[in-house]
Amino acid sequence: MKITKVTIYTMKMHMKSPFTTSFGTLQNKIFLLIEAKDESGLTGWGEGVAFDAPWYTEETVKTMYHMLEDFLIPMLLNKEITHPDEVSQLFAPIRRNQMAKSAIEGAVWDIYAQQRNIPLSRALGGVSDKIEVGISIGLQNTTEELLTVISGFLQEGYKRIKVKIKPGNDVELIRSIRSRFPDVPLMADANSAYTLADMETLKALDSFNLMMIEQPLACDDIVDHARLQKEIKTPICLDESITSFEDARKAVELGSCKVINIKIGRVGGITEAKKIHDYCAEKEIPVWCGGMLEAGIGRAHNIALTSLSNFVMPGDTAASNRYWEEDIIMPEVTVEDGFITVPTTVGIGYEVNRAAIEKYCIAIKHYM
Ligand code: OSB
Ligand code: MG
Repeated sequence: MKITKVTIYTMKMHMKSPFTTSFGTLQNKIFLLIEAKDESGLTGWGEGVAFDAPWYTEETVKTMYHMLEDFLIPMLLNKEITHPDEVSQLFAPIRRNQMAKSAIEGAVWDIYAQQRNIPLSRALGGVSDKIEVGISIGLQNTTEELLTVISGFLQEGYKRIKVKIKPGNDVELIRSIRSRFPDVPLMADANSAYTLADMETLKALDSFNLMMIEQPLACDDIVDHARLQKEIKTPICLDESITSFEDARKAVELGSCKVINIKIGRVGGITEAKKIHDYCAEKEIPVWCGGMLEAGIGRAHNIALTSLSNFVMPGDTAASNRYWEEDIIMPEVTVEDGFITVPTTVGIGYEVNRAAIEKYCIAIKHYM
């Protein structure tokens, strides 16, 4: 296969409800879509998951654009490749910038699945025909509002509730949720808001039977997390700290976590995500697929990845209508009884809705 043309679409989509973290509120999502064409005319799609500000990791929409335009696209255009795994090898001389690399690698995986006339999930070695889904809920103004939002999602069938915590909005918040929903599978995501100085608070969370606590400490730490894991019973799940297979290996060897949240964009693409998955399966570390408030293309990639056998915990990839009035794929992603059916059609398994892409596209540029 040879990629002969790449198009970058800059997209702006309004989220149905704002998503608030300890860093601020996201309502209008700006992101990149990548369309790649090969010499036989097949078209593959990828989604860049960086936000317009670097609060989750260091990448932004503009840094992704810079990396893609000035380095990654020129490195890939017109190179003969036989397998998508070779894309990350081609990009290896470029340090980090995982989300930029992943955006274009995803499009190559899509083309590869189409060439073989199979669904992306099959191309990746997926085994599940449906995947279990949870929901990640942003910070709400009051605990009462949060309880109402939780009960709405439980009625919609979501299998696991994840809430955001931060210092001052943690133990009492979780206590309130637990007293209203004693048995719901529940977890808390701190997005790096704590340090080891908060040990007493983090230990206090042990009494609420949480499935796990996600990324309590610094975004680039695995050493303090290992110390923390020795002090608490609740499994630690790493998110921000895992940016590659090597990070995952070191974290598991150190005992920094008992669960890993795999995000394709954060680790540099599907090939790396699969490597982490396979390694964790061997080490008996359960994994689940995190989300980046994706539109349909990114969502489709997440669903295909989640069909691999060691994705044994509900992920954050929810239905399209949790985020968007109108998604950019057809059909949209739907959740029934807490499950998403893994598509069986060729490639990413959803039609791209070009009319919707045009509607929400604010800039477009071609490279060939
Ligand atoms: O930490 O998992 C996170 C959203 C944006 C950035 C980071 C995170 C999240 C979420 C929501 O928790 C995931 C989703 O619903 O797509
Ligand atoms: Mg997280």
